[in-house]
Amino acid sequence: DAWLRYAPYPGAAGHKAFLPQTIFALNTTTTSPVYTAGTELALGLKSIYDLQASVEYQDALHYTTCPGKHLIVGTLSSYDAKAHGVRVPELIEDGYFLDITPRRVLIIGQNERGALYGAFEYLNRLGQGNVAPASFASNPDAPIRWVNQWDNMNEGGTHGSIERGYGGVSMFFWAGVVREDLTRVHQYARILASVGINGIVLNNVNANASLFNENNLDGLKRIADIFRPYGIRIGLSLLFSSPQSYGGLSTFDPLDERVIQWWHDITDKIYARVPDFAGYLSKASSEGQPGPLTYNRTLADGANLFARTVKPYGGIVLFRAFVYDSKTLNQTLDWKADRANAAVEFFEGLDTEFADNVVVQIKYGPIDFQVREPVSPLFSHLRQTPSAVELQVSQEYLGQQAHVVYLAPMWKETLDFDMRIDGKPSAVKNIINGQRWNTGRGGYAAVVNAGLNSTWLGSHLSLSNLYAYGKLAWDPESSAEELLDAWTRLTFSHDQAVVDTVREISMASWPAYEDYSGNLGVQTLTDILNGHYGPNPASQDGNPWGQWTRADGFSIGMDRTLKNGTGNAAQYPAEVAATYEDPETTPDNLLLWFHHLPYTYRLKSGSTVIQHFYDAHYRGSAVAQTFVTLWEGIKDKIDAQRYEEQLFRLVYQAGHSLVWRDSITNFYYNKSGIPDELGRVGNY
Ligand code: GCW
Repeated sequence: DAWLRYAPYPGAAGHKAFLPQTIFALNTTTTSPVYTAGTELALGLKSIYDLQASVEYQDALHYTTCPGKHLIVGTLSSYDAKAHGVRVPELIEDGYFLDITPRRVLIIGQNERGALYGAFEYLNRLGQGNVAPASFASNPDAPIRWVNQWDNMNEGGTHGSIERGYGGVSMFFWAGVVREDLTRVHQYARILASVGINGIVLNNVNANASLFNENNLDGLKRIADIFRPYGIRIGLSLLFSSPQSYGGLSTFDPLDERVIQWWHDITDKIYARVPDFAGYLSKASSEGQPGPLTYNRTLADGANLFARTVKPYGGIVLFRAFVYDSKTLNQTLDWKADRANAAVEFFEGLDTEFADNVVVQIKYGPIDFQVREPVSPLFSHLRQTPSAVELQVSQEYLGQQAHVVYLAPMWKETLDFDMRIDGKPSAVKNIINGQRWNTGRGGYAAVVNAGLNSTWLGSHLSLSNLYAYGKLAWDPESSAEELLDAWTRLTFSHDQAVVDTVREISMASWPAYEDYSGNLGVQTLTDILNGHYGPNPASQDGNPWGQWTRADGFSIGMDRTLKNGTGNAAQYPAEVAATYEDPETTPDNLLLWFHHLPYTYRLKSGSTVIQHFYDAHYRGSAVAQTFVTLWEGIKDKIDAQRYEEQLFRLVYQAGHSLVWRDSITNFYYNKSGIPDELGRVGNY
């Protein structure tokens, strides 16, 4: 149940007087989100407050007997606000109005989904023991609030695998087909809806065309039917070459009439089964995936091919900007080769070329989910095309859910970053929500690797990332700490010591992980060649993926300046570009991202690059040791099972952080020959 476990509230008795005894849910269709809201509210009241509220499902509000304390949940169209003398504030799509008075609770959605979100907000308050009166409207910051599952529909490979999955096997697929038993999908839908997620792409972006056989299309319908009562629409990732590899055509050229027809036919088949299908996600012409570039067509040609097929149905296409060709990158021969440049180069000149239902989905940084990256410069290049940021709840480079790394602070830095386009305020959050260019329709996507593990993600504490993701996509102004505290109360306990402890561990976790895994913007120094887990600084150069540090005996870092390097700094708008062009003005935490410097270079902190490496690794791993003791301090305050399971992980993280520390400090000590001022490194 994640944060929806609705644990009994300790002070329940004193609160009962404030709670509704009757719920009027203004929809009688069992599959409608308003109906779901009614059921969910009753469940929450029973479970949190031991209060058996009766639910009356009605199409329009009519009291049979004079209600005592009651709750009404409905939409602008099913609840006649005027007739009841209620003034509902301005609501946009998916928004809601929540009005809690001692006599009644009113939850009005702009649409059905909004009503459900309002119900979950009320339950969120109840779960935290908050029954106080309140009256406010809440509208989402952006219309796209999706998760991307990378679940594989393998036929030959490992059954039910999830790319970068660390939380068990797929809840959707098994052995090339949609599972018969989709019980867990119901639970997942509840969890996602409770934080405002309205779309889910079910399958891996490295897609498989066997999704399209009749049996699987019927399976998709079953999945969509489960998500619908929760206001979540399903989408699919596409394999660009399907018309050829699966459909038997001789080509997959996006401009070929037969190919176009083929995609229309497939799309029609999907909509026949799933009329509210959200749309497609496409990874094309990247990392060996087929795409429009195979036929010298543009990325826009590829995106528009899909966009036209879903357009009549109101669907959209999320077209990923994660496009690069690793084969053209040669580290040894080319000082100017840089994968970080790829997205802007590939999308150059295409801003005006996309169909109006295409959204470009951009990873937060220009490389790949590293512990520290500048924001992707592409956010500043699209003025007519809406964009969405791609975040990663799956902790691929970030300890793979075996390490606690609370990511909301990192995401907020990305969203708040001001790109200063044309010298004007241009925070990333205002680019993707459409405000900066008045484009609309953008938003948020997060890669999530929820699987059949009972913790969903593989560890208890990592779930705060999923909670915070949904909440930030709804309101990027939310505070990372407040989200965490709420999540802890709902998940573990109201006990202040528990709340404080989880906050202390979580808020220290990203800085600690950065300290022991990769400093000064050098990248996460993990194993690039195998699994992206554990330290392997040696693999950071010479790898075919273009993820390099250019470390030698004297110096380290990618020179991304315009004057002497790859020119990546110049892909940013002028003011930001000027900051990144000069090591003196580049923030220390991105120094080696943009500059190739001697190990003896002095940072703004006064330390040298190499001494900073040593100090940071000792500091970060020391912080990781404290997580264990902090957690032990709340032993009797949470249930034994979750306490023990998380303790096991934290002990492991503490140990692994030492492996990180020693591998990396020794590697650079051996490379540079420069001793640690404090004599810690190399002295065994
Ligand atoms: O982060 C990298 C991952 C790949 C992934 C790719 C992508 C789905 O290592 O596993 O492939 O990015 O985002 O497409």
